[in-house]
Amino acid sequence: MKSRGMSVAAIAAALLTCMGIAQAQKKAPPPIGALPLDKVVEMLDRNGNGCVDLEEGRNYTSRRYHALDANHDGTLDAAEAPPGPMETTPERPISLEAWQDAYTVRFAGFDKDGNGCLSRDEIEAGRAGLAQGGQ
Ligand SMILES: [Ca+2]
Ligand SMILES: [Ca+2]
Repeated sequence: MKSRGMSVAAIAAALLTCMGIAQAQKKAPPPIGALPLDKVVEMLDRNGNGCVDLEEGRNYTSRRYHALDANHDGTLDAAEAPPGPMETTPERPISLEAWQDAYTVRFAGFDKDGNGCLSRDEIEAGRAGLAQGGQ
């Protein structure tokens, strides 16, 4: 009977884990690439200078990372964050550092005038490039 008790506990633990992941995904913000073009600068531009600098983007991706990390072990696995077309990288499991590095690479690719800040036009052009299979 002891083993049966343990299996019930294991099932309960698994259910709680699933619920935790579902809740985390519900409250986690979407990937930056999935934000509407008309809203992305507005939502990320904390200092109000009309463009998204690297720190503003990384702050958003950090918040999203921690919100997705349902079991709070400091890494994201494929169950917590299934790789999607709007993500910067399909790498899983992924550390926060690698997650931010992937974002930084995309940021640099989008920042065509190299001023360290992404305008709406740069984001639009960058997304169009990604849609055509570029990086
Ligand atoms: Ca800004
Ligand atoms: Ca995790």
